[in-house]
Amino acid sequence: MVVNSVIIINKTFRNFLLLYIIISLILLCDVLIYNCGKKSISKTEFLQGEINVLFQTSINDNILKKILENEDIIAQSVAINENFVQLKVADQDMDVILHKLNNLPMIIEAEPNYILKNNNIGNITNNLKNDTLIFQNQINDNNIIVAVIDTGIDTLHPDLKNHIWINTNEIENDGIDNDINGYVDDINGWDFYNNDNTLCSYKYNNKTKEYVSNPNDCDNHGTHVAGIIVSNYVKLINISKLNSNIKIMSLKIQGGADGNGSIAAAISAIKYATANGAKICNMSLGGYTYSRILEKTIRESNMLFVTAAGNNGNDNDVNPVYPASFDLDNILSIAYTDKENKLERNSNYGKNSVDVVAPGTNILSTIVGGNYNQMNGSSIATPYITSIAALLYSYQNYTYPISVKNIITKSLDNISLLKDYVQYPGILNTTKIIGNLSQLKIDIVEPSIMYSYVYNGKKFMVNPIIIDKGGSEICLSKWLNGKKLISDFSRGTIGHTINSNLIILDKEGFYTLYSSDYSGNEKVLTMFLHNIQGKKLFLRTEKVHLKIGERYQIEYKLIPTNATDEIKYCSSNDNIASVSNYGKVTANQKGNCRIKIQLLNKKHKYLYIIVNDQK
Ligand SMILES: [Ca+2]
Ligand SMILES: [Ca+2]
Ligand SMILES: [Ca+2]
Ligand SMILES: [Ca+2]
Repeated sequence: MVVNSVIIINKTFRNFLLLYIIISLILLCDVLIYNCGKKSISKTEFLQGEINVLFQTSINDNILKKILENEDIIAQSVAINENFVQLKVADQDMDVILHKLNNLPMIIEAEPNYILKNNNIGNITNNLKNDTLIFQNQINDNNIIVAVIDTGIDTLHPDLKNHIWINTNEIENDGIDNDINGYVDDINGWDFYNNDNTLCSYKYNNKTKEYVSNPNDCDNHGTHVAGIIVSNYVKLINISKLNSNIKIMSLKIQGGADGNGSIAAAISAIKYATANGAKICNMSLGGYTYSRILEKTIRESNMLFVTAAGNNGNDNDVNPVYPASFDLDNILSIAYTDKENKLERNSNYGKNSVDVVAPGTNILSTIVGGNYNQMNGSSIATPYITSIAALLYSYQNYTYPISVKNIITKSLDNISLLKDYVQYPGILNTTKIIGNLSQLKIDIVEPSIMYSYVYNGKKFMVNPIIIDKGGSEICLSKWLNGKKLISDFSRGTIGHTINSNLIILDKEGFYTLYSSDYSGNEKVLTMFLHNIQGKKLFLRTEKVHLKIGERYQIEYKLIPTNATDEIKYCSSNDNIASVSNYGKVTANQKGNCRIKIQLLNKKHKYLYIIVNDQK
């Protein structure tokens, strides 16, 4: 309330009038979104003629063209980002093409390019317990990058300009993609909606006397969200004086008159944030359609995703909203409360699917043009939690999403009125967070990578064994041809994904395996695959007695000892004893049989199996 009065005193009448108009517009806008959401939750909102495709491995334009030709698919590729492709097809062909694509073995998923909406709706004050100063004293100096996936941000706003992430590998305005990441002059982030580097619709070019970007865009939403993240619960006026080490990366994916965005833009934004070292993604947006591609992208990112539950007064346990409703350890889903700590009537909720609440009514923050305004909704509650999460990361740079989530959800003052609405019913208490800081877990141990391989006469079958020590678990694993460095994998956004414990490779040579954990520790291991032919085979024993149900692992020795042959196993009678591809024998019924064990050069030995029925 104090904050409000400061603003009004500082504004001239003209500004006040402008503010009034803006608030009225927002309220109107809220009513529209509210109606649209509550009366009919559309399950099929997507951009006409646009298809997103996730491939098993990275692909290029040529391979894509061949695949499309083979399947008689007429499509234009809009964007190729490693194993993610966005296609444009004729509207009437969508269903047929989706069906064809989803039947191809090299494709994980093909789906329409679903729409993602802002979660702001139109109407009181920050009612969190405020121990900010004590908290500030305890944080360390780590710069924490927070990606705001939203509309754009007014990066020149006086209260934001010192908190904007700078891509130090890029030279500003030289027209060159200096860091070769595919984005020219991406100095503070990227506009994936208009595909340019201007992040704010109101950016004015003094030389040409023109607005640089799409005039339909309104970037107040993202600017408002950013203000809450950097304010760390301190009142918003003069927040630039606060020595906050949060750096905001602006990834604009929403724009135009309706303020909508799409899954395709969100995927590119998440990849960008990952590659550039963001720890947290604030996603104050959502859609009612499940996207497997979005879920997989979030699961394979070591960032924490703080997401808005939505503003349709809807039970997300029944009608899930994505990304908030993905059941993932690195997602926090946020509902919003009024000044009395009650769930606001328009807030979505979900006893099982929404994690926590935060204030979301009449929240004052930054808007475009160096101004301030109040906004409402789960969109506005979400950055409160992002702000706390960022402080936890700045306290322990090597912490990881589930640990941050645990500290947040156990640092609440219980509010029984909320118990039917969210999984952790309560209001954040920063004193409790400070008390729980020592429980924040860190993982500084890089993943460990081992592998073994065999050659089957045509291909190398590599069995990578990748485990994480240190507690945060493996986030993702990739491989590339040749001898590579950690940096070549660009934090796991480049390379072929290792989805199972088998990689099939055609040629002898060097390959590099990569893995990262949820704390961002990375490890690479270069392997040299070489076919060494087995000449002789010796069995440890040539006869084995087994009881029904008993199992036995065949043991052998090869000459030379480093031979890479894939050994073939075959039972003369599977009814008596069967054998797995890895030489594990299972005794099934009484009788005798033999197992043939064969090298690539066809040389073989027999193991005699005698199965008895007694134990
Ligand atoms: Ca660049
Ligand atoms: Ca440049
Ligand atoms: Ca732009
Ligand atoms: Ca680890």
